[in-house]
Amino acid sequence: MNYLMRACAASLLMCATAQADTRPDDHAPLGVMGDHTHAQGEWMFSYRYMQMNMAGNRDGTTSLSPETIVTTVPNRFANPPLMPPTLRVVPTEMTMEMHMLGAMYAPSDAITLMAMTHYIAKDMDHVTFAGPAGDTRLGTFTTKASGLGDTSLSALIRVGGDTHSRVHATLGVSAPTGSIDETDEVLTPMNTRPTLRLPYPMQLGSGTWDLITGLTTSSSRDGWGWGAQWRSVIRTGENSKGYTFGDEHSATGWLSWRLSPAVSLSGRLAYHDRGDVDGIDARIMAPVQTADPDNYGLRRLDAAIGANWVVGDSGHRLAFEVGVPVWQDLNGPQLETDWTVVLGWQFAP
Ligand SMILES: [Cu+2]
Repeated sequence: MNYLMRACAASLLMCATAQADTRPDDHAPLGVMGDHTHAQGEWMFSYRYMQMNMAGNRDGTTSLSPETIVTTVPNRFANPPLMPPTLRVVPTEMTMEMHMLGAMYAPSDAITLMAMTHYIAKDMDHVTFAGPAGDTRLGTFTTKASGLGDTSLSALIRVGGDTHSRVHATLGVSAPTGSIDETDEVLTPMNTRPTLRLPYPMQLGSGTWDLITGLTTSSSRDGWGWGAQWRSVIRTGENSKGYTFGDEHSATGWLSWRLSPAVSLSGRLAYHDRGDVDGIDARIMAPVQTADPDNYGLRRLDAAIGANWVVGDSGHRLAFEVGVPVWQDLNGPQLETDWTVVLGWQFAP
């Protein structure tokens, strides 16, 4: 009871600040999801375009050339025989594009509901080495997958704050609307081109119902803003193909500065931790690092800069954020992230 009364009193105060939701730095840098809440009755629609670019491989923090990978990294499928003892195919580059559609609605000042879905397009370039051993390049190929990703529904619950600050908890669920049986043609070391189920990083969804939890705080004073968010995605159970993607945890903190009443600039650090794949899809079996469920998961620190722009009093906002990893430690040979860009449009009628 006491808690409820405090929450209400706090939300009345925040309601006053929420009315002034027309400052650019009222929203966090664009790459932060579920960063703000709304006042009762408010709607918001958003579109984000995100592109992530990966090139070159590393194991842990050490860079590896394709030649090193195919002559030194064991092939986990080498037994039973007919499979080469080391890897023979190496991913060289990957681009992931996401079109993210979101809607927010606040049935009360204390709770904002958020629905989000994605359209994802991935493509991965590879080099294939000839025969069962050696470092003779046979050729290259590209696999592609695109379609609907997973769809989430979250509640952002205000748990505190005052005139200068806000705090909310996030509790949500992600439904497995993304495909996990994408296939494409590959070039094998024997110079054949079969169509196979694509490895884990090329699939579009997790295949499991996932729990989303988080805590976000943001404050502003005299043109300066700062905030922090912790967010986790916890997988439940095992998907229909027999595996579970690793849980994801991220912590981020940002600083923003209001350049003008309409524009704010931001700097942000984000730490990501992702577990490896648990279980295995029996149809994903090839002498390539991405087919090994252990070569998944990482720890990475990103630095990002961005800008938020409130377009007059039209209810429209535009924003972007560009990030680069400053440190990454990958579980087993994996493509490393080079840079990420997010462009977004938000509209609160
Ligand atoms: Cu919103």
